[in-house]
Amino acid sequence: MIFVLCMVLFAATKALHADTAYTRMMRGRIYAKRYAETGLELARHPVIQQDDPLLHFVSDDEGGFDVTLKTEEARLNINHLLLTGDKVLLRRLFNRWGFKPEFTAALCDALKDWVDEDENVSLNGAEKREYLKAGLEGMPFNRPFKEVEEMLNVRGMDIVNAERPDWREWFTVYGDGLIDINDTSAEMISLLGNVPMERVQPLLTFRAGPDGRHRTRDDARFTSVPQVAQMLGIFNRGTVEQLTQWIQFSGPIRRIESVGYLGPLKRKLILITQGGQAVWRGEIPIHGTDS
Ligand SMILES: [Ca+2]
Ligand SMILES: [Ca+2]
Repeated sequence: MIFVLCMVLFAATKALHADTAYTRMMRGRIYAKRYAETGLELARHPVIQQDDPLLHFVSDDEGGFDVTLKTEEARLNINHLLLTGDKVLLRRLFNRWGFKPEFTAALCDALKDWVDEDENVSLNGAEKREYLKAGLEGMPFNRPFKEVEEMLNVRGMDIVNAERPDWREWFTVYGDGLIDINDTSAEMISLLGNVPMERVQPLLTFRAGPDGRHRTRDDARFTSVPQVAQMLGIFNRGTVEQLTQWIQFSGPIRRIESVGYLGPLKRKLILITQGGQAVWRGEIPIHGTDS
């Protein structure tokens, strides 16, 4: 399989050399995407480990790919939060992003109205009438989000998108709603524990293992809530109880992120697999911050 992939890459490289500088620029995005696709196909093979050198490839035309194997449960399941009526995490997240309490309350209500079946407007929410007033027909969908991108339709999400273009990195529509503490970002741990970022550092150091790098074979793994709470310096019973409801230690859904590039041009493709089967495949915009 790897031999075949190398042949594909070799062919792509040859084709590039035949191009003029102008065509090359025009085609850069296509090639960057092709590299990203090659990375995805390679990484979905079950023998590939998180720290496999094959996940990083550089060609002699300044093109290549970088693939990261993650756990989809490292993200907040938006449907789970809304349908279980969580009143804490979403608000805390939007507050941390600097949105005012009134905006946050309205956004949370609008998100809830989008997924609940009824047409009853939550206190500061938005149902059919509110969307029609804004000239939008057929909204809300009144069902759980089928993909993260759908959230962009919800009233107020355009503002979130402008202020936090990396918002997609926080959410998923897959999994049981429990966050995989062994794979999630430092920012997410800080959010879950309601602690400042500096209190998260000991957990990151622990997780990274002897080589100091996360997602390598020597990583250490958390196995219990008290262990996580203690390392975060959380002794408040209520917060420990919340962590028990929010976290898990090994989410089974795999998220393959492949960034293909040609010079400065980059494309990011995602493949989400569950039990070896692809459940979602798509491209998401690249932003400066990475989770
Ligand atoms: Ca509704
Ligand atoms: Ca490590």
